[in-house]
Amino acid sequence: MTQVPAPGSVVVSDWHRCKDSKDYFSKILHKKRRKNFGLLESPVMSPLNAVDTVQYKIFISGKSGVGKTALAARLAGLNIPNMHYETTGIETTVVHWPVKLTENGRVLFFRLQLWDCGENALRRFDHLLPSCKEQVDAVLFLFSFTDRTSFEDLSNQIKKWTEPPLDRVVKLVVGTKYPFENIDLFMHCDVAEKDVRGFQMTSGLPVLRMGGEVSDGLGDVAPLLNCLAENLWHQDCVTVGSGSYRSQRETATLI
Ligand SMILES: Nc1nc2c(ncn2[C@@H]2O[C@H](COP(=O)(O)OP(=O)(O)OP(=O)(O)O)[C@@H](O)[C@H]2O)c(=O)[nH]1
Ligand SMILES: [Mg+2]
Repeated sequence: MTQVPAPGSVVVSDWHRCKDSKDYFSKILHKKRRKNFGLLESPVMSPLNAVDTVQYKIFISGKSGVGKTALAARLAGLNIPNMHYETTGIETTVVHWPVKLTENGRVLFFRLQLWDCGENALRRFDHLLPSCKEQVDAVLFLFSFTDRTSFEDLSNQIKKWTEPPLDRVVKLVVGTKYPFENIDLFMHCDVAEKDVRGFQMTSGLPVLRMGGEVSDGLGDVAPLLNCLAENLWHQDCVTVGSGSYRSQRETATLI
């Protein structure tokens, strides 16, 4: 398994707060909200300031009701569903995210295709999992802070995604329904911080926390998207054996 890079060592953390990122982030925003891109659309920069795009496939794993569909919506800047409607097959969502590399200051657009498959559908239909695994670049393993069994099941979930040829897959853990200032979630919190820290130490995987209301800003999704981009880029660099690897995934900037 590729080693996890130190946060901020590959991509600039909190770049969305820096002045020089404004031109890039304005391409994924419209009236201060996230822009909706069609299937063939992508952010367009001026020809003088063209930026390469790198594409990745991300699978979201976790038991039913843990918040996979809600996370995909949140990362794309959409409202999260209030009710739990079971996802009956595979749904994909595309997220565009600009990133600045610390090594050389180069900016890239990450095009992340999130694959969200309802857990019950996955169990019922055998053909779904192979499609989800095919050429996958990263897996987000979800547990819910309000459901202890989802946390206890993490090791089992991760094991299923560790055998070759899946060893070159970025793995991140995401704790959903984290009680950031939310008294309701706080009352139902079933996973202690010390248990999460213990898991992080033994597994060696980054653990991110998600919860609270969807905000208009980028602050709630930036830590996860930057961490994902950082690990994906690092994995590509290690695969090719050079820190300044120009990814084969780069596509010409789409019109
Ligand atoms: N308050 C809060 N509720 C959340 C959050 N994430 C998910 N939920 C709620 O949890 C419930 C289930 O979320 P879903 O995203 O539909 O669950 P799922 O993992 O996609 O479930 P399946 O499709 O059945 O596999 C919904 O009622 C969401 O509103 C969160 O971060 N905060
Ligand atoms: Mg779902």
